[in-house]
Formats: sequence, C-alpha cells, structure tokens
Amino acid sequence: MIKPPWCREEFEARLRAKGAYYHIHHPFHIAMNNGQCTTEQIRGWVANRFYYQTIIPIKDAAILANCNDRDARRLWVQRIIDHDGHSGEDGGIEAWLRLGEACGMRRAELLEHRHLLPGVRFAVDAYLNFARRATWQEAACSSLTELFAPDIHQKRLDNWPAHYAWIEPSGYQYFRSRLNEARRDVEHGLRVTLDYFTTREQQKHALTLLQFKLDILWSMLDAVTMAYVHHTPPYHNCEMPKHD
Ligand code: AHQ
Repeated sequence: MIKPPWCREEFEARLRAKGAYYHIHHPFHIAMNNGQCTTEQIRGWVANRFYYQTIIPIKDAAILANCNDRDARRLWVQRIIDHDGHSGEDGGIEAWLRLGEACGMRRAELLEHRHLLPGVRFAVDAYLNFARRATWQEAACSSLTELFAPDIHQKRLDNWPAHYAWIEPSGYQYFRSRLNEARRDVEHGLRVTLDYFTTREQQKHALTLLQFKLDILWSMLDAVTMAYVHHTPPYHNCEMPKHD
C-alpha cells in the first residue's frame, strides 16, 4: 500500500529528530566538552579532523560538478570559498591549521596528515566518494548534519577556554566562523531537501542519507577513541618491520 508523503513540517521534524544521533553525543565529544581530554587527545582530534576539513571543499566541488542548476551552484560555491578562502579571507582550512598551532602542533604535522588514523581516512573518503556518485540533491541532504553544528561549535566556544587554558584563544576562530556559515549553509540545504524528496519513499531515502553522514561523523570519533583513549590504534600490538 503506497503511503502518502509526510507534509513539509513533518518531514523537516523527522530530519531534525536525527540530531539524537549527532556526534555531540559521542563519549569522546562529551569528554572534550567536559574538559576531560588530555592534551594528546585534543591534539589527536584536531589533527584527524584536519583531514575532514581538507576534503570538504573537494566534496563540495564534486557536488557542483553534478549540479545542473545555476541558482543552486551560485549558493553552493560559497562553501568552497568559505574553506579555501579568497582574496582577503584566509578561509576555514587555514583557520583549522591555526587551531592546530594554538594546540601546540606544527602546521606540517597537519598538512602531512602524520596523525591520520585509517578509520578516519576511510570515513572521510566514504563521504567524498558518496558525494561524487550521488545526485547533488542527495549530497546536499547528507550535509544536513550541519542542522546540529551551530550548537556543537557554540559549546566548544563556551567550554574549551575554561577547560583547556593551554590552547591559544586565537585557535577558536574556526568555531566562531562556522556559527554563521553553518546556519546559512543549512538554510539552503534544507530547502533543497524539502523540495526534492517529495514521495514517502524519497523522504525515507533522505533520512537514510542523513543517517549515513551521521555514521561517518560517529565512526571518525570511534577511531580517535580507540587510538587516543584506549591507546589501541591499528597495529598497536604488531611488531612493525624496521625499514629505513
Ligand atoms: O566544520 C564543518 C564543516 O565545514 C562542515 C561542512 C558540512 C558538510 O558539508 O557536510 N559539515 C560540516 C561539519 C563541520 N564541523 C563538524 C564539527 O563537529 O565541528 C560538524 C560537521 C557536520 O555537522 O557535518
């Protein structure tokens, strides 16, 4: 029996209800916001998240490449500019490098992805490869995890300075910049999603796309937890062959 589509408000409410699975609820993130992370754990998180940040503009360029709607492209292209910067604006990738420096790491450690865990790489690459082959509307829908992002950035700005006095406050610029950028991005991404997925089956598909991206964010923190909380990164118990 074919079920009628959810009305626009119900569909949006179901998308927003997925916030229950957002990585703000991951134990590692809760520990970060409660000030329970060590310097090494914060640095490990910053270094691994840098790979995600560098992939976002490439992911967004993949979406643009799949998008035949000029009005949508005019809005979506701003996401690349936000991360890569443009004349006079250093952009989010540079801001994340400064977060790394504010945490006492050298830019080269991040740029060369020296701390990148296989599990983080796999999750991030899954997002990029999904965006390359999905329709641009499906990829737009998966970016709606940012419905929940302003809250996560605000909580860092509220909690980290008191908990982690060893971090240079200049490093928090990235979180501040995302408060408005995420809200603006999501306003467009939500409109695309509510307009495009119109049957009940398509609406349920949209929810699975959002869950897929939630799984990516959650899995990244699982890999970071194995390495930096349980000290069991991949191959931690293997004798690595000595090759010069
Ligand atoms: O800094 C983040 C960012 O630039 C983006 C882009 C967006 C996307 O296109 O999927 N998602 C996203 C996110 C960013 N920061 C994450 C965080 O926890 O700091 C949250 C993440 C997201 O919610 O997808």
